[in-house]
Amino acid sequence: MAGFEIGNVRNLTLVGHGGSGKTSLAEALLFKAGVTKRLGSVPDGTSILDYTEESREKKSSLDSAICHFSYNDLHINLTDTPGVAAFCGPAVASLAAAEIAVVVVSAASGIQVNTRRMFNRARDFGLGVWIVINHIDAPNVDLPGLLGQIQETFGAECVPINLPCDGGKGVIDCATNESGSSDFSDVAKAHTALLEALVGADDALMEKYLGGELTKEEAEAAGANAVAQGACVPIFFTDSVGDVGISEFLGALKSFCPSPLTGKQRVLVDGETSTELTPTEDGPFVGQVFKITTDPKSHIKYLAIRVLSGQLTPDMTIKSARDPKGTRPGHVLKLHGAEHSELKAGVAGDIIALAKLDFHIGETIYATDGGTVEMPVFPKPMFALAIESKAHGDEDKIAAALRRFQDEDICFVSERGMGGELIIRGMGDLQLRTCLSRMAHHHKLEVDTKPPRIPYRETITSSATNIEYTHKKQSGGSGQFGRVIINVLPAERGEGYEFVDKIFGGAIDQAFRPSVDKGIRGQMAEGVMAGYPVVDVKVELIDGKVHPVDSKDIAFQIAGRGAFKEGFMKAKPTLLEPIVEIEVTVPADGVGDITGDLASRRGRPQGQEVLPGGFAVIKATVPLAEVADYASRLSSMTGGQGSYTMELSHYDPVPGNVQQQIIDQHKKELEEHAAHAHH
Ligand SMILES: Nc1nc2c(ncn2[C@@H]2O[C@H](COP(=O)(O)OP(=O)(O)OP(=O)(O)O)[C@@H](O)[C@H]2O)c(=O)[nH]1
Ligand SMILES: [Mg+2]
Repeated sequence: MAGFEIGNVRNLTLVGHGGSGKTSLAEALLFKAGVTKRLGSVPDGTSILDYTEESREKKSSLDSAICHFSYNDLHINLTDTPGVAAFCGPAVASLAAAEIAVVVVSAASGIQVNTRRMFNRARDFGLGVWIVINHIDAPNVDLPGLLGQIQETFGAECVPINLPCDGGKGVIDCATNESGSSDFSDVAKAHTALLEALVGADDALMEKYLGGELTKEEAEAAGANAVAQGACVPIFFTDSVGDVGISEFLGALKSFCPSPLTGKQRVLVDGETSTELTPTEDGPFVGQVFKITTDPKSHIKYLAIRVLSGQLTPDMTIKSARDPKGTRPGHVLKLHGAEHSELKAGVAGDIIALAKLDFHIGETIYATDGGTVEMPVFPKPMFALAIESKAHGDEDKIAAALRRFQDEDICFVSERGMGGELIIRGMGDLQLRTCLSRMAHHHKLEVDTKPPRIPYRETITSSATNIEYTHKKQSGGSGQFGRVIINVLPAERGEGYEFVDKIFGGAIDQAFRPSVDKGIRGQMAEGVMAGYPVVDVKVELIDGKVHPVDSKDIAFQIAGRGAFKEGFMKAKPTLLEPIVEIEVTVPADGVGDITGDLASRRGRPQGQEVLPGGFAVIKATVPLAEVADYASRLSSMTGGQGSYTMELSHYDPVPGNVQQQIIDQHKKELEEHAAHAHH
């Protein structure tokens, strides 16, 4: 039915640093396979993969793009991904659809931050990896040096499958040739290293090899297996614009790229039960959504799906955990750049698309038996902006536009922050700016941006005991009365809040004691000193008084609030600020600048590490408030070569002078608010 055998399917995703030549390589492969009649070019704006206006303008991929082609008897699905770290969401998601990640490295730039990141992510997810050293025609490249760095960084299992020859005009295959001439290194040595890596995954083969009994056929058959298991990472050399190494790349797909049958096997997990999904046409349909995209012209939403088992026909009902009743796709499609064609069915191992359905990226969809299939691990977006609509009444439209953006990229989040402000969070500046410019362009929605508020906390450093507070209100018929006496005590950091009822006898009716607790919780959420939530306090309710008629829930809530406020302010209150662990990766010669800058931001060094390839990692803890603008700062300090990740470490007291500023700021806001309300 499919027109190809599952054993002949190859699913690859191109990953790597921005500008390494992923899209150009994809275009070269499409041209060589006869799919395109002219070689698509990124700089000329003729790439079928960088097809949106935005990416043509930027001359860079901003989203993943899918294409497919046949080569000999192979059916190949290729996903091209963005290399810019800000758009790593689609790149990481694309791993879910593939058997191998092709890590493209530019010979002109060497190993870069995202080269390393994506290599590790692919490995962690259990995919086979190929490395392509592209742009070998660039001036003054040191190919032997780069090859050495790659082996040092990624391991000795990285072995050249071919080597440049004829002064970079061609490559010589080291898998089939036992000797020959190359521009550098040694074909015979590379041949042996490759063979050794191939048999490395298989003890029986290793024995045969050591005994000198390994046949050529056996060695070839071992290729895909060794790649799938990570025992071998073949390194290719290409010039994607000058057609060097392209047919050799295609030629290696048969033996050195695992098929859905021989690559990473996906597992369906349903509670306690795990089922390995056999990629065969018969058996129940299971698939996984790995990409969602909206066609910029038709505004139709397309979902790209990896079929993991069985087959999907247009009239079938597909379900998911969120949609147990199910929907009918109506059409089963095949995406190819901006184009699509219709399929009779999508079969196991293939990559297909459905239109206009409401599933999410990562969601497992199925015909009968439910469950989930694991996705790669996504980095947590930490780059945040608070946004505010310029025009009144646009808020709902903005929320809808942001939801769409969030749908299409797992590494983008929009949420309500402190005080209800609308926050967008992503991997980097470029991603957030693209989101905002898309809103402005497509939806005419203009927003103002500012750094989001830092999530400070309030707490106390000593105790206040015997705090008495009476709430009394007499108005006409029904009055209110509640009196409480409490102790407010500090708790260990991270303990949160504890309410202890220590009343002897019946000074306050049992029924009203939870009201006191509720009132205190309400006050804690609102904050006392500067409008930030209170944490790590213990409150003891020790005494109080009731009125036979006027005591009620609300009266004791208010009394609880009042007593808490008073006690809190008497117990040496302080502000806590979030401290993050930051990891900055920069070219080694920039380390001094970075550590100096971090020190001036109240950072505390936690060590550094030199990476092969001329990079270094600097670790430090630093207050979040000091690195709110770090992305642009780092970029200007390192000429765009640096990158960083950060995650929450703990909360620490804010230094006194900074604390006063925050409290003053809060007072000012309250006054402005009150003035507004007056008008
Ligand atoms: N001479 C030469 N130029 C190349 C080669 N590969 C890519 N380029 C050029 O390098 C630039 C970047 O190439 P792209 O293919 O857009 O790189 P990319 O990895 O897709 O970049 P992002 O999508 O931003 O991650 C383009 O101008 C290409 O024409 C190559 O092998 N030789
Ligand atoms: Mg690209």
